[in-house]
Amino acid sequence: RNGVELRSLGTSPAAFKEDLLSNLYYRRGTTVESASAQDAYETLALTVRDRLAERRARTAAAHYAANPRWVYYLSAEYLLGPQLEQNLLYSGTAEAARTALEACGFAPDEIAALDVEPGLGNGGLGRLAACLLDSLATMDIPAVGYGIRYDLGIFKQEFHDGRQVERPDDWAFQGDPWEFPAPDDRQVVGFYGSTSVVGGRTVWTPGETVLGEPSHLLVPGYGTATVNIVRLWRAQASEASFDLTRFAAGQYAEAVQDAVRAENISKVLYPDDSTPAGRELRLKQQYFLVSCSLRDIVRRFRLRNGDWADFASKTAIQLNDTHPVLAIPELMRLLVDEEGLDWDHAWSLVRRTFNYTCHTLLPEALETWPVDMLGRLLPRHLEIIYLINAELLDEVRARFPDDLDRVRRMSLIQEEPTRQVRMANLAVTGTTRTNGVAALHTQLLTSTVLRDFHDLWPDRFVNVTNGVSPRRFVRLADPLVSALISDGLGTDRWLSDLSLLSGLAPLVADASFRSRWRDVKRANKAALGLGDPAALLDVMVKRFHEYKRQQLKLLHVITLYHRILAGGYDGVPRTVLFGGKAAPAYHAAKNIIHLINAVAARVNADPATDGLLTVVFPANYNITLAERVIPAADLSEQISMAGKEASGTGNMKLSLNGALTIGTLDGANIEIRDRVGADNFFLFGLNAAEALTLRSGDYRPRDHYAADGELRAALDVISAGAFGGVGQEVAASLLDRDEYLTLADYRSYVDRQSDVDAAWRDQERWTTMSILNTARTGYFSSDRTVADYLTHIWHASPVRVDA
Ligand code: 26M
Repeated sequence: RNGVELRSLGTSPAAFKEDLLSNLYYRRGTTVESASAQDAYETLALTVRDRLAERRARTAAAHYAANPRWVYYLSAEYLLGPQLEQNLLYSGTAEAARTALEACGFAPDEIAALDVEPGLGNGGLGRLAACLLDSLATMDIPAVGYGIRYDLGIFKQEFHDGRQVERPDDWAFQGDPWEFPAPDDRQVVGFYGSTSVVGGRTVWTPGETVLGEPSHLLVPGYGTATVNIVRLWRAQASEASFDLTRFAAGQYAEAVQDAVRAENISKVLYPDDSTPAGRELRLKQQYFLVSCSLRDIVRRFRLRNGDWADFASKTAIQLNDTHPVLAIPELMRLLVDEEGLDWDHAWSLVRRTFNYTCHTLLPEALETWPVDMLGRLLPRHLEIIYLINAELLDEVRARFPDDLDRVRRMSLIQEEPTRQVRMANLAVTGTTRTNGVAALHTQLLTSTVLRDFHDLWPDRFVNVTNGVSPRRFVRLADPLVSALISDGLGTDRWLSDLSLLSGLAPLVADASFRSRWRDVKRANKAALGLGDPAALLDVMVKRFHEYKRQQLKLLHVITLYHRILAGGYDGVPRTVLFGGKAAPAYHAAKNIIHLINAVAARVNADPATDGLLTVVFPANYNITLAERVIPAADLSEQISMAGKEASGTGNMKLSLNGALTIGTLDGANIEIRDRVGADNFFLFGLNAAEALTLRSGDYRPRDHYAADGELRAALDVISAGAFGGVGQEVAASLLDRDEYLTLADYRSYVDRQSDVDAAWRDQERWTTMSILNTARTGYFSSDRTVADYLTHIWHASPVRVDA
C-alpha cells in the first residue's frame, strides 16, 4: 500500500477560500448565508486540519518505510493549549485564512475566540508533556504521545465572594474538530477476576472488561513536514453491558449502570496536583491508559517486525511520573503470559524499553497503592510485582549483606502502617534510566528520596533539565516581540534553534532597539487590559500550593499597602497579578486564594493606592490566559521554598519573554540565574541546604514575627480579621507551623523587592536586563530538552519527511 499520490492542498488565499466553502457545504452541510459563527469556526478548523492531515499521511509513510526506534510518551496529562492558532501557524495558512474568512463575510477574531483549549492536565507536568511532543515533531523524531481523553478536563475556576468555585469543563461540548476518531483500533481492557495456571502458563481471567476507543490529535512540527500524533483513549462500555431485560422491565437506571461505571473511567481528569488521591477510579484510569497504549504499541511493532528480541531496540517508552508505571508489570504479563517468553528475556526487554521521569521531591507526592486494592483490581499484576520485588531484594541483600533496614526501605512493598505498593521504587527498578527535571532536583533525588536506589545503581540516574516550546510561548504568545527578535537577528531561524537568541545581547547597546523592546512590553500590557500599562506588572502564575508560597507574595502586598497608608511611599507603581487554581480538596490553598481576593478588593477600593498599587486575580488561569499574561509580565515570581520545586517551567517562559525573576535558589531558577547572570536576577532567601537545616531543627516562626515590625503588622491585620475570617486560619498556619519557612524568608524577600523598584526606576537599565534575559535563556527550549533525552535516554534518530 505504498506510493499513493496525494493532491497537495493549496495555501494561497484563493485555494484556502475554495476549500473553506467546499467544507462549509459538504462537511458542515450549510451555506455562507445561514452559517453561524460556530459553523464558520468548525469549517475553518477542518480546512486548516486538512493541510496538516496531508503532511500526516506523508509522515506516516516515511516512518513506516524507515522502521525506526520509536519514542512513546505515556502521560496521564496533556495541556495542549488552543489548537487553532497553533495549526494556522504551523500550516502556514494564518494570512490566507484571515483573507478567506473576510472574503466570506466572517469576522476572523470572533471565530477564533470559539476555539476551546483541551484542558487535559493540571499544571507543569501536563504542559511539559505538550512541549516535548511539540519539540519531538519539530526535530523529526518518530513519536506518539499516549493519554486519556477525559470528557471533563481541569475544572473551570470561578470566584464567588472571593472563594474558588469549581465548574465542570465540558471542553468538547460542541464537538472537537481537531480530533480523528479511530474506532478500528479500539482495545479491550480487563479488570478484577482471578488467575490460574494452565499448562505451565499463568492466565488472568478478568471479571470485567471495558473498551478503550482511541482518537488522535495532530502534533505538527514547526518548519518541517513532520506531523506526529497524540493518541487519547476514551472508555466505552461493551455492548453486552446494556441490560435489555432490565430496560424492558422499566428499570432504566439499573439497565445502564454497568455502562455508566465503565465509561466513568475517562469521565474526569483528577484535579490533584502534587498530592496523590488514593481512589480506586484513579488506579483504574492509570491501568486503562497503560493497557490500551501497550497493546497499541505492540500492534504497531508487529506491523513492521517479527521478532520479540528486536522490541527494545525499536521501542523507547517514557513514563511521565509514576502515573503510567503499571506499564512495567503489564508488559511483563504480555510477554510472559501471552507471548510465552521466559521471564529473564522479558525482563531484559522491559528494562531496556522503559525510562522514568520523576517530577517531585515532596515525599507525600510519591504514589503508593494499597496492596489489597491493587490485588483485587489487577490480581496478575500484583503477582508480577511480587516476583520483581523478590529479585530486587535478592540483589539488595547481595550488595548490602545484613542491612535489613535498607531492604525494608527499598522493597516495592511498604509494610507499615498499611501494605502499599511503592510506584516510584517499581519505576526505578523496571527502567534503564530515571531522570530528574532540573540539576538541583536530580541531585536532591539521588541524595534523599531515591538515595538507596542511587547507592545500588548510580548509573541509572541522569538529569534532563526541563524546557518550553518557543513556538507556543514566544511566537504564538507574543507575536510582537517575535517580530522584533527576528528583526534584530535578521532571521526567524531562532524559532527552531533557540541558542540563536544570544545574538540579541549586543543589541542592548542600541538605544532604538531598547526603545522598541519597551514599546512592545507596554503594548502587551495594554492588550492584557489589567492595570495601568505604565506600572510594573508583577506576576505570580502557577498552581496554588503552600510550598510555592503565594502567601509570601501576599505578605509583600500587604506590606506595600501599609507603607502607602503610612505616607511618603517611595515604591514604584505596581500591578500585582495572581493566577492559578487550587485542588478542590486542598483547604489551605483555597484559603490563600480567598484571602488574596479579599486583600485585592480592599487595596483596589482604597483611593490611597491609586496610581501606586493594584492587585488583580483573573479567574481560571489556563494556557489561553498564560499566552496573554506571560508576554506582558515585567517581574516573574519564583519564590518556592528552596528544595521543593522540582524545576518549574513558568520561570523559563517568563524569563524567555523578557521578565526579570525574583526567586529562590530552587529548581531551574538556579540554572536560569547561572545563565542570565547574578546581576540580572533578584535572588533572595535560604538555599536548599539552609532550609533543610532550619526545618530539621526547632524552627520558631514566632521569633520572626516578634523581630520584624512590618511582618508583624501584616500578620496582625490578617489575624485580626481585616480581610475576613479566612485570614485567621492562614495567619495561624504561618505562625504556628510555617511548614515552608515563609516567615524566615520574608525580610530577605521584601528587601529584594526594593531592589526591584530601584532597577525599574532606571528604565534603560531595566530594558537592558530584560533583553539579556531573553538573549541568555535559549537553553530552556524544549528542543534542547528533547536533544538531551535523545542523547542520554532514548537513542532515537530523526526521520525526514519530504516537504
Ligand atoms: C495525583 C493523584 C491523583 C490525581 C492527580 C495527581 C497528580 C497530578 C499531577 C500529581 C501530580 C501532578 O503533577 C505534578 C507536577 O505538575 N509537577 C511539576 O512538574 C513540572 C514539570 O516537570 C515541574 O516543572 C514542577 O516543578 C513540578 O511541580
